[in-house]
Amino acid sequence: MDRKGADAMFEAFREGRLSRRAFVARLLAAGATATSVGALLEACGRTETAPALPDGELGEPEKELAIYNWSDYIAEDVVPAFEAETGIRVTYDTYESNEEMLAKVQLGGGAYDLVVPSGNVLPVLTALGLLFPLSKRYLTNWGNLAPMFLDPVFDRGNTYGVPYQWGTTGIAYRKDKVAEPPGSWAVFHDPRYRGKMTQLDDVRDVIGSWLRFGGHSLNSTSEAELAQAKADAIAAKPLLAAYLSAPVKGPLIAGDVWIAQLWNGDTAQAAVAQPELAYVVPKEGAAITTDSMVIPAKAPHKRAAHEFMNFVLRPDIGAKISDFSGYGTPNALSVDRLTVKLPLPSEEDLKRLEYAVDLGAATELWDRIWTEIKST
Ligand code: SPD
Repeated sequence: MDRKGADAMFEAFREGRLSRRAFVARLLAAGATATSVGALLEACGRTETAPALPDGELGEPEKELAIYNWSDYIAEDVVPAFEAETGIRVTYDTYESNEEMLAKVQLGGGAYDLVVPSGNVLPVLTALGLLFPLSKRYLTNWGNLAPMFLDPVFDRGNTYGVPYQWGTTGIAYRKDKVAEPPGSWAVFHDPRYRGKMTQLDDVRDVIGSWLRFGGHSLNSTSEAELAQAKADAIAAKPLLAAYLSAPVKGPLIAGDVWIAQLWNGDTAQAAVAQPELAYVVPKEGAAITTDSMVIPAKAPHKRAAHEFMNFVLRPDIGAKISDFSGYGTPNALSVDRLTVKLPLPSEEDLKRLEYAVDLGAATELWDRIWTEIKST
């Protein structure tokens, strides 16, 4: 191979236009040793963990699959049904926050084949090179997705993520315990409910709620706006029993907590056991989130992960998941099958709702403020 041909081949490989397999085959054919091929792969930053071409061929489904998902986010019979139909054995672990998941994916390498980040976190995983692009050829049920979930700002062209569920962050409350429905984030400053309230253990949701309370975007990076949000969060803190996410369902059901910042779906789950529970999106507005199924770059069972994604995209399975979770389904063909109707958000709903986006360089400032709020 001449110099020009070699340069063109390296370039094509680096840019992902030439698959790893084809690159290695050409190098070996040109007389390179396995050791030097390995070194070249390293130098090109395209080791075996590097993403293949989008829509790449992945071979036969592997026989195992490791899923890492939010807690209480799937109907009990979905995984067993998938195992029975495909013969793929699933291990299933859960997390309570995006940060917990991100830390595991960053440290854990190939521990998981499928994780479910929120929209604002998907670009973080992508920027760190931690995701594998979807091979849409295996996602034959892709067309079932409602158009509003296609090509989101956080994942242009749905390159990495299959929309899983969508939901909002609002206020869950016990109708039998509070004087009136808490229609504003200001309720967390109300001394009547001292010790009977919680906010989520979630940096974006807590600071975001206080930003909306102040009339700002929940994606603000303004130091002045964030300083006010921090002061409001700290003013609420002595009245809170805890910062607690999905596990607040127990205390809400038992009546130990009366008012909780919570996600709509987890509230709906708790309301099955406790009919006095209701949910409201505060007048100042709140977050709407789409969580997506993605495949870590180092996942050992990428083809099996696609099988699971395609299974979830079936109308019956999408409906089953939403019927359990209480969250919305992005599957247009599942909506009519829901036992408890949860329509797609209307234009009117969307006026009060805002998607969290990746904060980029301001993430550090937000994290510092969150640490200060929690340690005060
Ligand atoms: N128990 C399921 C929780 C799903 C949470 N969705 C994302 C929230 C991001 N703030």
